[in-house]
Amino acid sequence: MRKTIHHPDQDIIIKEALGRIDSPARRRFLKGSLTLGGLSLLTGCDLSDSAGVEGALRRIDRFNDRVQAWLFDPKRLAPIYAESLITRPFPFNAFYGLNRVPQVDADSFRLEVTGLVADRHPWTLTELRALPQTDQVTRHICVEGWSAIGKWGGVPFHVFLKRIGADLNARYVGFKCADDYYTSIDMPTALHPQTQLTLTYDGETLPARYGFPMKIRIPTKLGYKNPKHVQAIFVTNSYPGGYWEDQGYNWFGGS
Ligand SMILES: Nc1nc2c(c(=O)[nH]1)N[C@H]1C(S)=C(S)[C@@H](COP(=O)(O)O)O[C@H]1N2
Ligand SMILES: [Mo]
Repeated sequence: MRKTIHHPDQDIIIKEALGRIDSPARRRFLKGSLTLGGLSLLTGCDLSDSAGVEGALRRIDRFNDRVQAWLFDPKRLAPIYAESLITRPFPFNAFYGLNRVPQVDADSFRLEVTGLVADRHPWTLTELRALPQTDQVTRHICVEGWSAIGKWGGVPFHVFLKRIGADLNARYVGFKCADDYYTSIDMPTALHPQTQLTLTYDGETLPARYGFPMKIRIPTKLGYKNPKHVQAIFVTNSYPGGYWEDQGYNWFGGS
């Protein structure tokens, strides 16, 4: 039998469990999905102690990934904006300061491609620039509470995935970056028309702080799902996680 608890300690128990979740963003995110009585109904978990509540919160987070994936409409576009609305200067953000932005050498750069793909040859910047390019003016939304409109140019990612003969039925595309950042996305998002292998910012070569030599721009996802300084792309069926995701940020990370 499912247990429904109404004792007044429940508030305190949930507060305590939330307090032990290390990331403030994750705390905020989970708080938003909570109604006190609903938590036990939703999860069927015994909430009489904080370990039980923690387990319930974790289950909600995994449930959230699935719901977001179901709700994701592969044809629905993120809003696009007039160039006059571009945020200047566009904010920089990373898990370190501006003085530690990786400086990647353009000539020796090779984009590694591995996993479930037919063509594993590494790509030079010149080769990437020779692929068809498009621009987008979209809003970047960071989970830390800011957003900004920017203009990014590059190769529609679905074009690139098809070009390398990626298994489009695979579950995940993972990214490894020059600064030890990493993340991964679901294949429907990878194939979304606005997901972009980005080579320019505001009409210029992508500046170092925004991810030179290339980043993946995904306007349907939160900022942390937009990896900069990408060095390797892999297609896989094994869950690859991510830098912030492994510390508790929601994996799907829809915006
Ligand atoms: N390689 C790398 N990519 C990254 C990050 C990072 O620290 N390293 N931070 C992410 C986060 S949380 C945000 S909000 C955006 C910031 O991108 P911007 O500097 O272009 O605004 O980059 C994302 N991609
Ligand atoms: Mo972010």
